[in-house]
Amino acid sequence: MKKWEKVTIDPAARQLLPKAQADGVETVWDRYEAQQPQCGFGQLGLCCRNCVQGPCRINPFGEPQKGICGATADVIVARNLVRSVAGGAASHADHAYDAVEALYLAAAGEIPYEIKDEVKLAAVAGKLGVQTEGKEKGQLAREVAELAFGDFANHTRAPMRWLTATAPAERVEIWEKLGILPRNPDREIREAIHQTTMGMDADPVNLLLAAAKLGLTDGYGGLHLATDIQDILFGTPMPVETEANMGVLKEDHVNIVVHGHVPLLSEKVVEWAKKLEDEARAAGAAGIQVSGICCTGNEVLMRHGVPAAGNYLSQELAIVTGAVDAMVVDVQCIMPSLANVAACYHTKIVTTMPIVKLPGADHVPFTLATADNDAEKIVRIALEAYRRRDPAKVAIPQVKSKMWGGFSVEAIVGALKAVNDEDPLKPLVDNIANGNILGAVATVGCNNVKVVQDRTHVELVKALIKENVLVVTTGCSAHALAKAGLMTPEAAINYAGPGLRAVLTAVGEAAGLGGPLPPVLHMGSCVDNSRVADLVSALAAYLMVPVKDLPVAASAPELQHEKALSIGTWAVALGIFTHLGVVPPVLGSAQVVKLLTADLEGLVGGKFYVETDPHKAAEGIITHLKDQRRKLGL
Ligand code: BF8
Ligand code: SF4
Repeated sequence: MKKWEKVTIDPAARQLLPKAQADGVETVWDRYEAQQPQCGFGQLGLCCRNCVQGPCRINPFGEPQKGICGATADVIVARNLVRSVAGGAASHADHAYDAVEALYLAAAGEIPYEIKDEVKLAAVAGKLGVQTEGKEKGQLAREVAELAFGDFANHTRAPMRWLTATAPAERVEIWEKLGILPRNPDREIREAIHQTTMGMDADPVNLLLAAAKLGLTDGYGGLHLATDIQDILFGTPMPVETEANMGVLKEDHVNIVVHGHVPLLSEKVVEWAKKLEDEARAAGAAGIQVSGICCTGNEVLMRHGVPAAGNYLSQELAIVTGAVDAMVVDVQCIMPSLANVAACYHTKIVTTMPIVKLPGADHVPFTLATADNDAEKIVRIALEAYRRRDPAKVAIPQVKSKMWGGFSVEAIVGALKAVNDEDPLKPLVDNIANGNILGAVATVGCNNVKVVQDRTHVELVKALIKENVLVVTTGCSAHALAKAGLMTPEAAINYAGPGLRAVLTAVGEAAGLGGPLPPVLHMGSCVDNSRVADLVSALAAYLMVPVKDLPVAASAPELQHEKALSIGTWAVALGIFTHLGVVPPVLGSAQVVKLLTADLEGLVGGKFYVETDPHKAAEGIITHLKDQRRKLGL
């Protein structure tokens, strides 16, 4: 086996890795190798640096068994986990806050953004209990934005409005009993950092409840809030056909890659790339091709069909094609190495946010008020760089897969309405009940350099759909599955089990897609895991059973980010069986492991299931789905 085949199953990445080596570019895989062996204490979660008396390390095989202050392995592991989950929740809450600010200013007409989706605006307002009648959209949007700001400013003991408005009532009741209802994202994140500093909480159970509260903080104060507001501003996604993988870059075009997470910037870049097409032609290019990496890529894919260049582990390799003129980044999952990689080519890296600067990159300070000017400037940076592109360094792998994206809950319900206009969920539920569909699984989250890129995502999902499991997906998992060709009607024919295939064909044809729905439905970016939760909540409400009793599961096959830990914690708190394909740093505490993988189930109905082998994981998930069916009497 060649070296490249050991690190990725992506054929484009396999072509680009030898080019990176030939061009003298260091990649994430080289740096991973240089880190070996990684620290065993860190891997087990047994290192504490929470005060300056440390670092303290617990020896899993002997002495010492306590840190200098007396903290045990259980305390240190639990505290470290809480801090990671707080990091994830903070990322999404900050993202959501930016979106709320944009909605508020757009409603006031102070920034060059429109409110595109009045139907969603009314739906969100309705859920929040805002009177919608007779109000024009600016006023309604302002009221919704004020309620969102209110959650961030909530100084009462009442839970976040966004949570009580969107979570199933039976869940809210359970969370209230456990004392884990978040009041205000900022307050919960602050409290968690406080709770885990030196000389604070030393009860692992209490610490894990804090983690669960942060999971809910993320789910409602991050994910749900962000998706709702972004849909209001930019439109709720509807099915769209596009392509994925490096072959979407075009040698004769100016190539702009958007990378990061918050669509406030990438939406404008997409708009300005269209507006400046003529200038690109004047510069000798055939046009401007925008493509996406990571979740901001998913955002513009879902709403505009902008093709996907690659997921997290492919970000450096996009530059190695030699054909990227500018890579514009906002926040999260942006490797600090990008500027070094770009230095080997003509590529401009453009940072845009005050909290993300990369030495060696161009910085265009992006603000909502100047968004048009900023995006125009960024597109012009790409046009300028294109003139300096070295054709001798260009090698774009001719690898891409067709795909469908855009499956918001609204889009899925829309497709189901073609089968049953009156009662759209009925065909789905009937087919779950009769066994055509065994259950549903959401695969989410990242790539992680510790495992072969995309392999766990793809092998797990192929095994699941073969057994008639409907798969929905977000984040870098969605990229992996798109690249593998699993988001096409043909994939339903080639990979899905007979029951699932029949349902996908019936729905796809009724909805006028001219073939089956794909067996893997792209529901968006990582914040759009809120869409997954909405779908699951709708199913639970329809069946009048708690979420924890549904034949559903979640999986983060290749997680790396703290955000994946906070989203996973939310899923478990929702009552969902949640698979992790990479072991998080908790094995140093038997008590914490037991809480996460067993005891939590008694409290919230969900638990973590850790299995690194994709085939065994598929078996474990299928066993869970069958158990759930049995308990429901199916
Ligand atoms: O928010 S899946 S590597 S890009 S963290 Fe990052 Fe993970 Fe990708 Fe999207 Ni989500
Ligand atoms: Fe060591 Fe305790 Fe300080 Fe952690 S908080 S570094 S365990 S003394």
